[in-house]
Amino acid sequence: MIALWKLVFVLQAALVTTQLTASNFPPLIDATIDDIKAGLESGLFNSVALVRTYLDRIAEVNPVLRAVTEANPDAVDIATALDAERAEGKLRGPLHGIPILIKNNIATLDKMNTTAGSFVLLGALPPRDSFVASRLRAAGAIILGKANLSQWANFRSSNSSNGWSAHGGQVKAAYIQDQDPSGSSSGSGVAAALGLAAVCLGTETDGSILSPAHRNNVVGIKPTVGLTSRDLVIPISEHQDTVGPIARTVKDAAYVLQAIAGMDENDSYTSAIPMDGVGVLPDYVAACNNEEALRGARLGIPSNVIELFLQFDNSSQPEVDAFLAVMGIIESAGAVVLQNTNFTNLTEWANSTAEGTVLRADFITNLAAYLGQLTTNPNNVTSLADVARFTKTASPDLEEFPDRNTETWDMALDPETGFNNTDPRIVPVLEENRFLGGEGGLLGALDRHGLDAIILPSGFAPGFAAIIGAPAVTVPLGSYPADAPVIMNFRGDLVDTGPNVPFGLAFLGRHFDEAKLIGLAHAFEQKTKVRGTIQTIMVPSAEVVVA
Ligand SMILES: *[C@@H]1O[C@H](CO)[C@@H](O)[C@H](O)[C@H]1NC(C)=O
Ligand SMILES: *[C@@H]1O[C@H](CO)[C@@H](O)[C@H](O)[C@H]1NC(C)=O
Ligand SMILES: *[C@@H]1O[C@H](CO)[C@@H](O)[C@H](O)[C@H]1NC(C)=O
Ligand SMILES: *[C@@H]1O[C@H](CO)[C@@H](O)[C@H](O)[C@H]1NC(C)=O
Ligand SMILES: *[C@@H]1O[C@H](CO)[C@@H](O)[C@H](O)[C@H]1NC(C)=O
Ligand SMILES: *[C@@H]1O[C@H](CO)[C@@H](O)[C@H](O)[C@H]1NC(C)=O
Ligand SMILES: *[C@@H]1O[C@H](CO)[C@@H](O)[C@H](O)[C@H]1NC(C)=O
Ligand SMILES: *[C@@H]1O[C@H](CO)[C@@H](O)[C@H](O)[C@H]1NC(C)=O
Ligand SMILES: *[C@@H]1O[C@H](CO)[C@@H](O)[C@H](O)[C@H]1NC(C)=O
Ligand SMILES: CC(=O)N[C@H]1CO[C@H](CO)[C@@H](O)[C@@H]1O
Repeated sequence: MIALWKLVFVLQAALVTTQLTASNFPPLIDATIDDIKAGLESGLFNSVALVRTYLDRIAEVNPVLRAVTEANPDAVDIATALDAERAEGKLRGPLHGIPILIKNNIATLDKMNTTAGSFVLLGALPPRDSFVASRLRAAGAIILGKANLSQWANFRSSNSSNGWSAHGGQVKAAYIQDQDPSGSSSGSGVAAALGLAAVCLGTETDGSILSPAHRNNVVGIKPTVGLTSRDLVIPISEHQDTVGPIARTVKDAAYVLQAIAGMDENDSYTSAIPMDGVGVLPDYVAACNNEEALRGARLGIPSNVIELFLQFDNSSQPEVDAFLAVMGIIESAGAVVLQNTNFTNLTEWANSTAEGTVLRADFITNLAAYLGQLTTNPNNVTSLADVARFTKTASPDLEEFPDRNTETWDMALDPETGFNNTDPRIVPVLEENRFLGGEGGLLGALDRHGLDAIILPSGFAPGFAAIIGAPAVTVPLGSYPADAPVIMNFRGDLVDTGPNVPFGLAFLGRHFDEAKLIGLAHAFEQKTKVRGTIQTIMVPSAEVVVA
């Protein structure tokens, strides 16, 4: 009887603590999807109010931070419709009425542009929403706007800066004055950090989700290539591009991944998704139910990777120190951490030019395929050569050419050495990547040591997963100490690292092992809770609930 009485008491206590009031609703810089859903369900606010508030927050910081290129002129109308559906008890899906910002290379057929940050695509229209955008809408999400990015996802110039695009201006992050936001999903990272939307969507070819997420003190999931469709996403490379969430918590990111993942007839790579028996994806949100997921997990540190990166640039020593210091927490959570699970062919990886060759070859072919699908194409561009011509001659001022050069394209289009991905010369180069990221790198280390995941400081992690299309998740780990020197980017116009600049810890795994990585990352996040300990220098003041 006592046990039963206790149970009733516990249930009542639980009810009391989840009772949402104006005074306990968190500020939007901290609010999770579960918080916002509870606020919508309890009638504390509706989606129209939420959208208006996020638009106000964007307006407050965007003149300085340029995180958002365009707001969706239809956002309030969409929210109105979703509020009406909710009032009738109809929910489209788990993201019903939740505002999301998506990177400006993910096409939508609406009043917004999809430009990859270039004026060459201003006014261009895709034949339909990209697959991931249509999945977001089907889940009930409100596409609030387009997040700024490093132009062409950082595949144009050897003399540009992270987060700069002609169409969107220069994105800055908010943890130190004039902070380099990293890239190329720069606006998505900054917007997630400041709560300019509930969650954000980015894309990655090599580092473009992981890196801005880690420099903005937020979570990024870089899915396996093929888990999320690239249909009508302005491409770099079919072999390496992937679409994934940037969010303030692992669970929020999991909600977004759940909504966008899945097979698409218009991206053949998605046919590789191993559907659990009856065609069902893993439950990424449920992977966040186990705070003890680290217990018994085998995690490996490829120490030679850390040594290599520090040799190259020892200014990241504080990131390594924090990484090694957190192993105590990981081990006390029950994980087995193995040092020296080295990547056997790291030297060859560091010297390899294979990745660049693959990306350039893919870009020629994949960009032409994207442009060929446009139903409106104001500048009549159908090839990389056309885009390069526009950038260099039709619009050099807007595109800041020649200061921001087109070296990457010039190499791709070089008649002697460049080729597209139908050329047989790509075969051995792809094979080299498969080995360097596979047996000679990430997959070899996972298998030789029987590991669940490789862990690394997030700044060192992307390249190994990128070249084989493997997944990774970054979680906030810490920030540079108050006495850290200020180190500028190579153009000298943004702070790369310095006091308070955040960094993350990355979990890397086998293809389609997202559920496991999410579980580990979530457990790590719950044991460490770093995000709330690092403050931005600027906080938007508009709130949906004023206590
Ligand atoms: C694109 O941007 C232009 C210029 O800002 C604007 O006039 C237009 O309405 C936007 N949307 C589309 C779909 O072209
Ligand atoms: C795939 O592309 C075709 C046009 O080629 C389009 O009609 C179809 O709706 C697309 N499928 C999906 C799932 O978007
Ligand atoms: C792994 O790399 C570290 C750092 O380079 C080195 O000290 C260690 O000897 C290596 N261990 C193995 C087993 O290769
Ligand atoms: C990096 O190396 C330089 C030169 O060896 C040294 O003076 C400096 O203290 C090192 N910095 C860190 C953070 O270890
Ligand atoms: C990988 O490393 C091993 C051991 O150093 C070496 O024998 C082999 O040639 C390397 N393979 C490639 C493809 O570089
Ligand atoms: C590149 O290869 C050379 C010679 O094979 C080697 O000395 C060097 O250490 C390698 N570079 C890196 C960064 O590992
Ligand atoms: C790729 O290269 C082949 C051979 O040079 C050429 O026929 C084809 O048109 C090229 N395709 C694209 C999209 O550039
Ligand atoms: C694009 O092509 C159309 C149809 O041929 C033409 O009217 C228009 O002037 C062209 N635009 C540009 C910018 O070349
Ligand atoms: C790179 O950009 C800087 C800063 O704007 C400029 O001074 C420099 O001339 C540019 N370099 C090249 C090679 O274009
Ligand atoms: C929504 C918004 O503020 N857009 C701005 C993005 O940056 C460009 C270029 O700096 C501005 O012209 C837009 O107004």
